[in-house]
Amino acid sequence: MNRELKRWLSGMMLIITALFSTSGSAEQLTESQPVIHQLSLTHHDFEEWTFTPRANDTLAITNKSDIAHSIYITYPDGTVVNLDVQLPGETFTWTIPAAGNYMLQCWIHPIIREEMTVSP
Ligand SMILES: [Cu+2]
Repeated sequence: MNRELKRWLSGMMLIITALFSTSGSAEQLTESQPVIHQLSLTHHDFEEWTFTPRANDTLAITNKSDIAHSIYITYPDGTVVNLDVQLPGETFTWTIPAAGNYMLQCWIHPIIREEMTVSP
């Protein structure tokens, strides 16, 4: 490889590196950081939350009891979404798709029934 070509190549590498780092930071500016709320599930209820749930936020729900739960969520339009089975100690996540009133319930323990109002 001659000297000219080497110089040209290293120059191109600098340009490519600069382009990638620029597009990376631009992406970070336009995309908002994901918001994750911690929520606990005990034997008979969801622990009271103090955060304000908003559309696109994610709930990280930890089953702090020593029994299995099977949480499902009724969406504002009536759609039911099953979150499978949550074993003791397990953390599962659910991302809130939109604003509105959601009902969080357990198939195994009907006493678990919590309404969540989601802000836009
Ligand atoms: Cu349960």
